[in-house]
Amino acid sequence: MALDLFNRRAKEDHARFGDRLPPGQKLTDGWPVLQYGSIPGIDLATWKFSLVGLVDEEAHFTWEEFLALPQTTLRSDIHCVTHWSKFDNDWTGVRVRDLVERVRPKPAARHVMVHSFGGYTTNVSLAELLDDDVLLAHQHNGQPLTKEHGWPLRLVVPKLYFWKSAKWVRGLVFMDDEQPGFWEMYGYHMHGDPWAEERYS
Ligand SMILES: Nc1nc2c(c(=O)[nH]1)N[C@H]1C(S)=C(S)[C@@H](COP(=O)(O)O)O[C@H]1N2
Ligand SMILES: [Mo]
Repeated sequence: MALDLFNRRAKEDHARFGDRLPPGQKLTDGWPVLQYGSIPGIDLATWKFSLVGLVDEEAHFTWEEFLALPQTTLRSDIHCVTHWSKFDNDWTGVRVRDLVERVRPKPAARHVMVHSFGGYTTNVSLAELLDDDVLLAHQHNGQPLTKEHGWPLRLVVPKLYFWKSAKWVRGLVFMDDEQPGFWEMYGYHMHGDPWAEERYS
């Protein structure tokens, strides 16, 4: 789309949704697929989700164990750093907060590296992962995630740009210091608040 057309549409969207649409964003009806590299092959029979690092007690879940955890459905908006936003996404899964309670992070743990199958990583502060609206989701709008959107499980961090919402997640590593994940190493912002337009650093 030509830049002037994009800018005009962004302006129109802001006139309609200003309080809900962060600066520089434009609404999309569809759902773009964005990732670095290809979709990793995952087998639910051997799938495992792990919480390790600076914790009192590591935790590992098989797929069946994960589905047996208390499940929640939460509605939130997506804001991608590439300027599209998508409102009203119903995500079903497990609150990260509930899992973190089980492992009891050590007092020094302030940051988390999110790891995905295929090697993608992204960093999020522990405090922000504990927000009410942060989910490890396996359904979107009542349907299992499709492979391209992160099947079987993805992180959803609604208050941050969508690159923090890692697809195909396999675990969280609790750390004391802040380290950059994949895109953060290539210049994306360490934090990524869409309302402050923390796109690049
Ligand atoms: N594992 C993994 N997760 C990822 C990415 C990736 O390359 N690998 N890309 C991120 C980026 S940059 C975006 S914008 C969103 C896109 O999610 P979607 O394809 O479901 O729209 O996934 C994020 N999660
Ligand atoms: Mo992105």
